[in-house]
Amino acid sequence: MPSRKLCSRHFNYKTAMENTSYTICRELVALCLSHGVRRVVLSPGSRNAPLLVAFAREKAIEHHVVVDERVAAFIALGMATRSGEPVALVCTSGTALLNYAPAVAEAYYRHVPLIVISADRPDEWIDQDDSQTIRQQGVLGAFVKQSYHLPTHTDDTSLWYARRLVNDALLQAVTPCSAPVHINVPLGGALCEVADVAPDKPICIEDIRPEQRLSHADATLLASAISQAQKVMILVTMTNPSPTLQEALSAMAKLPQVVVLTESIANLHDEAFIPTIDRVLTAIDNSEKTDFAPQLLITLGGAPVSRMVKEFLRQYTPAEHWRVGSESHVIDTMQSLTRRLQIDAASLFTQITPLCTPTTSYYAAMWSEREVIATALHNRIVDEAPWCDLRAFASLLPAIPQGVVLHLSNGTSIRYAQLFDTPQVAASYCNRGVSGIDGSTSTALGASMVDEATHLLITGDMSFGYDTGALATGLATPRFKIVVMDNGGGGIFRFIKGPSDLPELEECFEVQRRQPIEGYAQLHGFKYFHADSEEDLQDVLPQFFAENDCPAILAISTPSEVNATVLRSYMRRARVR
Ligand SMILES: Cc1ncc(C[n+]2csc(CCOP(=O)(O)OP(=O)(O)O)c2C)c(N)n1
Ligand SMILES: [Mg+2]
Repeated sequence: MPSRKLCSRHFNYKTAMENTSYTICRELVALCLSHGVRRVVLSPGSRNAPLLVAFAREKAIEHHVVVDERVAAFIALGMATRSGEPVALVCTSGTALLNYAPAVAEAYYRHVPLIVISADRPDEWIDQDDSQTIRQQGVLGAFVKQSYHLPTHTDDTSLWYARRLVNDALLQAVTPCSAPVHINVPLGGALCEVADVAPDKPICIEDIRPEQRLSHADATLLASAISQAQKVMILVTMTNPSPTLQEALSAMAKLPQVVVLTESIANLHDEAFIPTIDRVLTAIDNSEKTDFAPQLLITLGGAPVSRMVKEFLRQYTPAEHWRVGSESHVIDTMQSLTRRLQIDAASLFTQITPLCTPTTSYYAAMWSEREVIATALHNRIVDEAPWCDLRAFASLLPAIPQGVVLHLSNGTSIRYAQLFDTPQVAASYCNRGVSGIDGSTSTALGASMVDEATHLLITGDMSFGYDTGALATGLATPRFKIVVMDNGGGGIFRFIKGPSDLPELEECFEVQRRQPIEGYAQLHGFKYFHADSEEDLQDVLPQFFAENDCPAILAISTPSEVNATVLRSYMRRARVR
C-alpha cells in the first residue's frame, strides 16, 4: 500500500489505526487540523468516501453531516463567521459542488475562510459519459481566492506536491485577507477501502504574520488630518464584533469633530455612536444636508445596507474619503475615495486615536441633537401606525433578551432592523456579502452550532420558504429560534420604486403565495407560535423567548399593503417635513 511506504518513517504498529487507504485524503485532513480547522460539514457520496472516512475518524475535528450541499455550505458559512475560524466542506463529484456556489460567493465578499473540498473522478474520465462527472477544476474560480487540483498519482513527488498545494490553500484561506479556497481531489480505485495506517504527520508549513502597524510618520499624518478637520464621519458597515475596535472608536467618538455612524450589523455599541442611520437621515431636510455632510469620510466594513446613506454621501461628496480594509482592489462605494488604508481597523484606530486632538467643532453635537429629534419622530410614527411590519419590529426588537445573537435575512427584515437600536444583542449578522435570500436560515443555524448562546433569526416568509432545507437537517437545538415575518411574499418589492408600479407586482415580484409555516414547524419538530395583532404579539413574545424544550418558530402575520405604505412614508418623511 503506497501510504505504508511513504509513512514508514513514522509507522508504529502500536498507534496504527484503521483509516482510508488514500494517503492524500488522510494527509489533507491532518493538514486541515494543523492549520486550525476545527469543524467540517460533510455531504454524502461515494466518490468522496475516502474524505468522509478520513474526516469522520479525526476526532479533533467536529463533523456534521448535511445532505443538501447548498444548505451545508451556508451552515459552514455561519460557523466560520461566528467562530472566526476556517471551516471545511466536503462533497462528492458532479452538481454537488455547484450547490456550494451561493454560500461560497457570500463568503468571498465577506472575507470568510471556507475550505471547499470536492472529490472528482481521475482526469482521464472527465467528459467520458461515465456518470456524475462535470468539469470541476476551477468551477468556483470567480468566488474563491484560489482553486487547487491535487495530483492523481501517489508517488513521493506527487504526494509532496499535494501537501504543498494543500498547505498553500490553507494559508491562502486566512492570509492576508480571508477568503474561500477550493481543493479538487481526483480519486479512483477502491474508494471505501480501509487499512491499518500509522498516524499521518505531513509537514504543516507555518506562517509568521507580522503585526500590522502604521509607521509613526503615517500615524501622525492621519491624526493631524483628523485633528484639523471640522467634520469627520466614520461610517461602520458590516463587521464582526471586536472589543478592540469598539474601544478605539469609543475614544475617537469623544472628539467633537467626529461622528461615528454604525449600521445594525456593525456590531459596535456606544452611547456616543449613531446606531440608527436611516432613522436620523430621514429627519434631516435636504436644505440641511450640506451642514451634516462630512469633509473627511472614513469608511470600514462590508457592503452598506442603508440606501439613504449611500445616496447622501454620493450626493454630498466629502473632500477626502479614506477606506480602511485589506482588500487587494479599490472599493469606492461612495464614489469619492481619496485614500486606502490597508490595515486592520482595530490596529489603525488604536494607533491614531491617541494622537488626535479636539477642535472647536459642533459636528458630533449636531448629529446627536438630531438623533434626539429623529427618535421622537420615529416613536410618533410607530405609535400612530396601524398593525404592520414596522409595529411588529417595534415590539419584537426591544423584547429580545440580553445576550441573544441576532440574524437578519434580506428583504425588509434588515431594513427594519436599521431603524432600531438593539444594544442588548450579543451580535448581529446578515448575509450582506451578496444579499441573497437563499441561505439565511442555514447560515443562522450554522452560527448557532458553534456556541452556547440563543440564536434568533428574523426572516421574511419568502426567504424562509426558500431555505426550509435548513430545518430538515435536524441540527436545530432549543437555542435556535426563528421569527417569520408572514407578510404575503416579497414585501420589499411593494416598497421599492419600480416593481411597485408594475401590474406584475403581485404575480411576478411579490409572489403572494402563503408559506405553510405551521406545517414546516410541525414537520421538523419546532414549537409553533403565531401572532397577527399587536396584542397577540405582546402575549406570545415572552412564551416564545422562554421556550427551551424545542427550537421554535414564531410567525407574525401583517398586511402587505399597509406595510409598504407605512415604511414608504417613514422613509420619505424628510421630504414632507
Ligand atoms: C437568491 C436570491 N434570489 C432573489 C433575490 C431577490 N430578492 C430580494 S428580496 C426578495 C424577497 C424577499 O421576500 P421576503 O423574504 O418575504 O422578505 P420581505 O421582502 O417580505 O421582507 C427577493 C426575491 C435575492 N436577493 N436572492
Ligand atoms: Mg415577506
